[in-house]
Formats: sequence, C-alpha cells, structure tokens
Amino acid sequence: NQDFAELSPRLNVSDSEPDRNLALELVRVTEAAAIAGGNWVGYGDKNRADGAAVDAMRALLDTVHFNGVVVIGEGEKDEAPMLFNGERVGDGSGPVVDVAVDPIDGTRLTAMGYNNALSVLAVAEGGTMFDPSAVFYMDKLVTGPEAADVVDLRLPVKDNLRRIAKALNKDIQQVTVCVLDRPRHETLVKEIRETGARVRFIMDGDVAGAIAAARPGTGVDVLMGIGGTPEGIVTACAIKATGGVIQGRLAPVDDDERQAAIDAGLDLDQVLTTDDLVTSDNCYFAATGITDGDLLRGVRYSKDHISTQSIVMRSKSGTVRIVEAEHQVDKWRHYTEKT
Ligand code: VTB
Ligand code: MG
Ligand code: MG
Repeated sequence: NQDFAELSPRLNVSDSEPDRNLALELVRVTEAAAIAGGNWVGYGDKNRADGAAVDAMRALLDTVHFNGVVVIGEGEKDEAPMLFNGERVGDGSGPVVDVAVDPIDGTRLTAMGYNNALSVLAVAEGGTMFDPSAVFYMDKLVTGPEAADVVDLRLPVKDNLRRIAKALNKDIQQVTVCVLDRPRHETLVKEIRETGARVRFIMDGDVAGAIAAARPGTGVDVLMGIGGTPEGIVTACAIKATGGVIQGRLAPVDDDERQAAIDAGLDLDQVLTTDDLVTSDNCYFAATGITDGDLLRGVRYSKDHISTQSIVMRSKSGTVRIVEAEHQVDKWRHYTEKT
C-alpha cells in the first residue's frame, strides 16, 4: 500500500536527514536540564543553576542519535567549558545538524523563583542556522499566523499594532504586547501605550515571550523590542513549526560591534525573517518549563516524583506536542545532586 509506505519511516530509511523521532529525543534533553536547573530555583545563585542545567544538557545530548555541532551555545558569554560554539554533540552517527542550546533562558528568573524560565534546545539541518556571533542584540517582532503577513519591522510601532489588531479582529485595546523590561524600551513602551495596546513586561526570557506571542490562547499577541540574537534564532526554529513570523534587525551596541558586523558581511538594515534566521524547513524545537510560565508549567517536586511539562515541535509536520512527564527521584539523582 503506497499511502502506508509514505507514512512508515522503516520502509524509507534515510539516516542523512533528521527524522521525526528526533523531536521526542530532544524532550528528554530539555527535561534533564530543567530538572537539574530547577533544583536551584529560589536559591539566588544563577551561575550554579546554569551550571547544573548545562551539565545535564551536555550529558544527555551525547545520547541523541545525530552528529551535531553547537552553533548557538554558552560560549559567547563566558568561556564556558561545555556547550561552547563549535563543540560536537550527539552520538556521532546519523544526520549532520546545527544545534542551538539555552539550558536556561532566564537564569535570573530561576535564581529568584520568578515566572517563565525555560530550558531550550533547537536543531536544524547542518549549516542552516544564522551565525549570531557578530552582534549580541536584535530588534524583534514576533506574532502568530493570523497577523504574520501584515507586519513589517520597518513600519512605526503604531502601524504594526493597528494591522495586528485588524488581523486578529480585535480592538487595539485588546492587543497585548510582550516586552522585555529594560530601560532601552522606554520609547517603545510609550509608543505602544499611545495606541491603546497593553504592555506585558517580562524580566527575562524572550524565547518564552516570543512563543507565547506566536501561539493562540496565551494572552500575548505580539512580542516587540530588543533581546538576544541567539534567542532570535532559537525562536525562529519554533516559529517554523507553529506558524507565525519573527522579523529581526541586528542592533549593535557600539561602533566596534557595528564594524564587526560589517566585516562579517552583514547588512545592518536588513530585516531578517524566519527563513533567514534558519533556512532549513526541517527543524526541531523543544523546551521544558523550569518555573511556571505562560507557556509551560515549571518543574514540580514531590517526595518520590519530579514532574515536568515540555513542548516539542517539528517544522516538517507542523506537529506541536505538550509532553507531561513523571520522573522517579531516585533514578534522576545523578542529575539533581547539588554538587
Ligand atoms: C533576552 C532574554 C534572555 O537576555 O534575550 C535578554 O531572552 C537580552 O539581554 O533571557 P539583556 O538581558 O542584556 O537585555 C536574557 O535576559 C538572558 O539570556
Ligand atoms: Mg541561558
Ligand atoms: Mg538566553
């Protein structure tokens, strides 16, 4: 039966491309990182939280069936001993892939016990993720499928918000914009409020904010403002599966960074779209909640069990899964030990 053959991976084996099983393998990795990082929620020590999540993510990544290279890692910020840019991960066989990691997006949220910290992993075919190393920040606009075709980062804020309201069939007063709470956004926030739209500040974690903006029923319609470039690429991998759009423009902080970008051949006026940030249409995104948030519930601990909630998406099929898991404490001790 021809139809059945198309559905059956066994009858059409190709080990050169990442396949659908990879999605579920990735969840195991973000679960481990979230549990390890979650063990540090509320202790005020973001470095140790991050270190624990990095270690767990690194260990689990090597059990995944792929030949990965970390293109978005921990390496840019500090000389991290693990998950640095260029590091090989995976079991070394199988498809060649680009890997983007953020063991904790929201280390401060984790340390302080605030909402919306996530553990995140994105994978795409090798050589298809944008190299974010030249410019740390990016101006972003993210919204869901309904308004994806009507927004343009080059337009004034008020025009984009009017267009989004129209596309969503809402009054502009019913539009909520997620914005990182930073002094650099003072003007942006003023412009948003002048239209009548509402601002929902987040302290950190614009990957969670962006995905909430792109997904229905989260109470957030759009994300605007300047956040990390790496987080923009990770977001693009998720958007490829959920639909919607991310538009980004690199936002150098000074002349040195501007020059570095020009030297790297980048056009600072270009509006980078979802397809520019990840050119592959075969990409994967997995995230597990560390603290409770708009998108996911955080890690919960009881005497014998740890429960996690994750989201995993695959762009080729457009499948979005919410995965609830229960882990037995004694079997996870290896990753949760506070050493
Ligand atoms: C955001 C946010 C991150 O960095 O990208 C932000 O998603 C941007 O940098 O959680 P600033 O904090 O300097 O504004 C984080 O807050 C940390 O990675
Ligand atoms: Mg991080
Ligand atoms: Mg981050």
